Amino acid sequence: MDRLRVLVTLPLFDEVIDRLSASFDVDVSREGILAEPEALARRAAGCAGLLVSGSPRIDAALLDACPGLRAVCSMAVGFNNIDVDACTARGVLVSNAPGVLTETTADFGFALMMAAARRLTESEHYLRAGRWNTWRYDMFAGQDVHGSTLGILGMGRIGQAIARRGALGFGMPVIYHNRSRLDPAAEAVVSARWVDKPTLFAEADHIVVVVPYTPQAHHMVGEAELGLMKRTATLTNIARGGVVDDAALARALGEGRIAAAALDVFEGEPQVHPGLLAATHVVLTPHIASASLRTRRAMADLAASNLEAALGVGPTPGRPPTALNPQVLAARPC
Ligand code: 8YV
Repeated sequence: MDRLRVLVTLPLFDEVIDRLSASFDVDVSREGILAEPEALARRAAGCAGLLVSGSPRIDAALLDACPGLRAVCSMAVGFNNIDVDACTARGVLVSNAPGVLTETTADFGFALMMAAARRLTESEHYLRAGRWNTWRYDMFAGQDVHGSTLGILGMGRIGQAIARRGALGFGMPVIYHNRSRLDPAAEAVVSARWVDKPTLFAEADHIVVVVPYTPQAHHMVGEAELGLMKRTATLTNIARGGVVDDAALARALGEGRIAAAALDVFEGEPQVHPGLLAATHVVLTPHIASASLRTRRAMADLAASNLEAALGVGPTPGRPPTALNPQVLAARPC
């Protein structure tokens, strides 16, 4: 029987490519992420499966151009780049990669929050520019993290992991806002109290945004929310570009209406709003919150396991571990 062809749409660990090559004919986009729609459609034509990251748009047009596709497996937890309904309608299995990146991403979110509060990158740029020639009592004096109120927007796995760090490690009272409240036992584990969104923005000293991107979450943090924040407060976004209105944030920073911000994700990334690039009190990183080598490997391995299972090979054929629409497999002829 002919081997199925799969496309890995980004350069990836050799070990993961070797593993997939044991079962499939593997094409790898070694030259970089393949996200441009026409190039992706051309290369994916004739493939049964795709291993993708959080960036290429997987939509009805791509699926229609690649009728042989049976699985799209992402190594990201966020799947706003994939039209899951369009995949389901065409019998294409979709998976994401939850769980494996939770703690690594929470570490980075916490680091960004601390960097913003304590003006870490701003002061480093000053030193590197050769401008440090004296010491002053108020030089780069920022905001304390320990003991201040941590506000979390979105309280999934990553939000809870950040809450734990704040409550247990830094003695922070934790408030959160999420569509659904945690049950009281889970709230107790992370010492968190649910509040409405305006209260979150008005009361928190440091706000971390970890809500998944959906049409409803678009600009969930905009002029109105920023206007509620304390002048001494910070905002960190590790969710997705588009959850925060970057233009409104740049204005708030420029006018000193909030103390600082830290962003790992941007509207229209890899482009960054010029007002953010010009602002001093903001820490900017290139979407790397999950980037520890061990975690990136775990994310890739999980995507590979899903791809194998969705295409009927590997240790759990037919049972992808983190499928988003497992019903499509039940509907497939054996
Ligand atoms: C990825 C992420 O690094 O998992 C996610 O949702 O945003 C990151 O961990 C990014 O999407 C690239 O795949």
